Amino acid sequence: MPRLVLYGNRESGYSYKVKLALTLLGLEHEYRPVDLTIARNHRPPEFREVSRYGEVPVLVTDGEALVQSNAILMHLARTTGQLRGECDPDRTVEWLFWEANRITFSISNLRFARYFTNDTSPDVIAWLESRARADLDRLDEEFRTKDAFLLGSTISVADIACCSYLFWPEQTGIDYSAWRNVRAWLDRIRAVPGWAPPYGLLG
Ligand SMILES: N[C@@H](CCC(=O)N[C@@H](CS)C(=O)NCC(=O)O)C(=O)O
Repeated sequence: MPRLVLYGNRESGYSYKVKLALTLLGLEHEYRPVDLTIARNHRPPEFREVSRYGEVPVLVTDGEALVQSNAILMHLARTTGQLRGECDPDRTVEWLFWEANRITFSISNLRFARYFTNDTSPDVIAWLESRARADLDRLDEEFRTKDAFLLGSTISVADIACCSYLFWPEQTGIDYSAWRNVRAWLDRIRAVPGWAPPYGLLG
């Protein structure tokens, strides 16, 4: 059994993705929270050593560090043979790139602007919100013809990546009532054994 250490932060949807995947996979690991309010060059040396780009999450497996949440998700799916969905693996990669380009840009930055700062211009907030709404529209459209998960009847890393920043709607300031299919998909994710919300897993 490899020794796994996850560095993360409770406000980070990227960290939540990895923590959720490890939890659903039942992989024992040590979780080490990183205080991101500390300047990068003052963070603990053990974290700076493994965090190639100075960010969380980092998953260290038997001393080998891997960064970038979606790369870590792909690694976990490949090495465990689980959370892979039932489609061509290329579809998984498509969703992970879409998510990295869209959701973690729109929804995560909108949440940051609304909940963690108070100096973002209203124009920027309106623009981020329009991007977020377009992304929710796209996800909702996907589930018009699917009544399970993105890549089949079981949850996969594609679902984990795409849902992570959607579990803070009140902080993002978006009411999901217009996206019925997205809400149903999030409910299906909540029903997966072992699922817990971000603060439930990240403390
Ligand atoms: N593309 C990266 C993004 C990771 C990221 O932006 N993490 C943020 C926290 S949400 C971070 O660690 N920022 C460093 C800092 O605040 O100094 C991933 O998918 O893991």
